Amino acid sequence: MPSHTPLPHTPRRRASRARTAALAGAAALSAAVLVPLLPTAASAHGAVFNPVSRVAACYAEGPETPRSQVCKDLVNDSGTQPLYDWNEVNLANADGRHQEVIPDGKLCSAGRDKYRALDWARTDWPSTAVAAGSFDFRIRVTAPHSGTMTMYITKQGFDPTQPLKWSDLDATPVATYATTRTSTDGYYAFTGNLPARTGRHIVYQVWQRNDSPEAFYSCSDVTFGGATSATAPTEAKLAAGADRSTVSHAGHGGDEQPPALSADTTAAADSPLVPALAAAGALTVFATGSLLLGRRRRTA
Ligand SMILES: [Cu+2]
Repeated sequence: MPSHTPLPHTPRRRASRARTAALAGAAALSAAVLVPLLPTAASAHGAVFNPVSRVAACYAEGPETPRSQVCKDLVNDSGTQPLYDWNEVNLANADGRHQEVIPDGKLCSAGRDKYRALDWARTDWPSTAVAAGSFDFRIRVTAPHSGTMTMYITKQGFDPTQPLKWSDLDATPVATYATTRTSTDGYYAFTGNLPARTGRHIVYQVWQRNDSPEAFYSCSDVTFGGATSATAPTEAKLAAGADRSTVSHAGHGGDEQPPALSADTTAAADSPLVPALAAAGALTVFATGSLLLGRRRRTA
């Protein structure tokens, strides 16, 4: 699989449709009914590289050879997988309800246990020196998505030794960016405006897709008046770790959540066709099983 080539989702969907169509012919089922029943798990998107996000900074140090104490502790606590999956931190069904689905204190992990170490309220996270005024954000995207990326910063007076709460974030975003399904050289780049602050703060990213309920989150540590201790991963480093990732680096992986969780497919899942699907019995089990096997074979 080509590494880091941001591919649209369509090739995989098309293949999956062809397979589904063949099976559906036998089972008299539509792809719209089958697809939502497939298991959903990790999906790739990207990470904030400027200012360097926590997961990106620790990945850059090297999952096997972290240098900073906090990254060493992360690997000791959670293993290396959260770092190899640096482009994942997501919630499949956020649907804009970020404050409802992510509890205070768990903003950096999006409430996901796999990424719990990212929530640690420590002052030794690798950080990026910033100043008030214009700031050039850079987001490395392995799978661009149509949606909105909103960057927040903590309020003056924020205490970085306390877990990050929603109320710590300034309600006025420092940048808002409409994301597209394509990116330039694997990056989204846009300019924001940082307010006056002193000391250590957190830049919080919320990226909500508009073609599915999925959303992505991240924390980047910044210091006003401090020195930069974080570096973003190089492309060589990203390529070197890609085969250890459980999420695809080229579009979405075999366990992809299909991007088209749009009104038509989600409505289909609630339609009377679902009981009909259950009634289809052995034939359906066979069809779904074949589909799953097919997907597994393709990812192997
Ligand atoms: Cu994605």
